[in-house]
Amino acid sequence: MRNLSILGSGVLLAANGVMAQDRPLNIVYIMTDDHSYQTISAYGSTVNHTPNIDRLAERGVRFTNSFVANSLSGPSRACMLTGKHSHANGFTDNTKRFDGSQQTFPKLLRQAGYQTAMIGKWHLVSLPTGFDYWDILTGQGDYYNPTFIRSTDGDTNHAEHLQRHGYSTTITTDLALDWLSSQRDPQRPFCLFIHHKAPHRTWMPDLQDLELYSDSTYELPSNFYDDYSGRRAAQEQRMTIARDMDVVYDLKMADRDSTIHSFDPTLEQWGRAMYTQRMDSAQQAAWDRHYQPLIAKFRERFGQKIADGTMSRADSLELNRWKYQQYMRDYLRVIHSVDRNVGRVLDYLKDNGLLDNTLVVYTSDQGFYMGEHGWFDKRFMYEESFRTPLIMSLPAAYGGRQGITSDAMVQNIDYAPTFLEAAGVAVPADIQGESMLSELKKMKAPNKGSSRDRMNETTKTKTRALYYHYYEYPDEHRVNRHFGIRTKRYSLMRFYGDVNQWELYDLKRDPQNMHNIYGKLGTLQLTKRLKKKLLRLQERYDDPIRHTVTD
Ligand code: SGN
Ligand code: CA
Repeated sequence: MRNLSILGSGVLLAANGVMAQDRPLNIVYIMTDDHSYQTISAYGSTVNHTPNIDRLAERGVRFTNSFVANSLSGPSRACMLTGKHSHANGFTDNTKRFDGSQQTFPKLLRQAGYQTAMIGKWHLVSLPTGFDYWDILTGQGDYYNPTFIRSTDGDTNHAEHLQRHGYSTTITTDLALDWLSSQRDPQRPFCLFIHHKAPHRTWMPDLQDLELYSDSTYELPSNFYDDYSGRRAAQEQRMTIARDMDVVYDLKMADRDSTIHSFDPTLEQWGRAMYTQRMDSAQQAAWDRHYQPLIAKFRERFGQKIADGTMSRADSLELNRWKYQQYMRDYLRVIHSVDRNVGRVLDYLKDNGLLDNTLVVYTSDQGFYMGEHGWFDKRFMYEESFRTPLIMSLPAAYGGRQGITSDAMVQNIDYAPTFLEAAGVAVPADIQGESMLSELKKMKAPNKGSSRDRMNETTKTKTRALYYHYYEYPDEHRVNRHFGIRTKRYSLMRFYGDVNQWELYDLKRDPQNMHNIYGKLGTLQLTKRLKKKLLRLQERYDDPIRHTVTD
């Protein structure tokens, strides 16, 4: 496809392709950090409502087989920017630095006449390239009064640090709306990234949401007490709620006189600083009004026993359940703010006549464990963290269909070619992902029923197998390196390094990855077939690991 051409008095018209209209398509790409599909009502959440994300799903396509290529923030972002797997874009784990001189889709859009802006969490160490405007959180970003690095002309030499007052999700949205209303050129199409820190650890809610869910209790996932039998890497991880989620650092039991202790003094110190140092006095007072009474109760119930080392087994079990409830409440409060801010963006687009010529996307950098397997965090190629929510709404005028569910197998390396194709920009041959545009457009005629009925419609076109490769080990949560293949029905994984083990799951029978059937009777042919396919994918994507781990 050809690029956009500027005609007449500065009015941009599409040369061909999807943009048959006189208005080129804009892109608003909203991404959160660690948002589980389990906590989105459009994905069937039983624990919360996300009316605004659902509103987007009603206007677009909700993908039920959406996966990442490497379940971690930096790698995931590098995959989506380049449309390439981690080994090809070089950003294999969070200790790397993104090579910003390489090809990315914002650069290609910009060359084709788009204005590009990146606001919020970036997390790629090097500063952004390919954007006309960027305003990024430093590192992981802070929830309260966060520091941003901004360049109003995209030039790193003009970058400045700014600390802004308030709550991260709201500020990121404010900046995005400000860019839309007063900084972009309304004559040209745009691609705007709104990338939130939320709901990343340590799940700090906005002050206005602190009292939500206080009376709610949550059922433990059925595999909360998983014993990881048959799965050695799962036995080695350090991401259980019971052992690794910290009461001071994660669950905010930072009492002023320091009688409650973390298992790790450094973590305790960080936690105490995080809940006292960044907020101003009004924020601190509101925060304390909520958490101090909880802290007092916690001290009475568990504090002394933990300090004395006299916790019984029953106490430990109760503490584990308490931690889960506390985790869920804070996480869901943070999601409530995400959803409210998604609503603000949708309202803005609608009120300003932009909703009908803007592709709006909601996704997360990966999924997250909400207590499944007893865990928080991500990284594994198991379902909850391999999957990620994905909703894309292409306006009807561009052939987009509304309120549809797609079960096509898609992955975050597919976003780049999708955006490029939607914008009428040629997709370079070295991009490894595949455009999903046909999924956004190629839908059946709408049913007579409600949009909810239509959301149950499923298109079954793409049945491709997906490739996964995770590298960050032994850092932080000790998830061993692994790669694997996911077909619609099976997952075959190969852990390598300290743990060397194959794992095979029949997801139809075992959607929770509880029973590793690798090497079990009757799986020989299936395993052979999957290994062959896996090798073909490694060859196709040119992953050098195929030369070192051959079986
Ligand atoms: C931080 C978190 C980890 C998390 C990584 C990666 N610890 O290091 O729990 O796994 O980020 O997350 S924290 O104490 O700093 O919160 S990622 O999504 O950014 O890749
Ligand atoms: Ca993340």
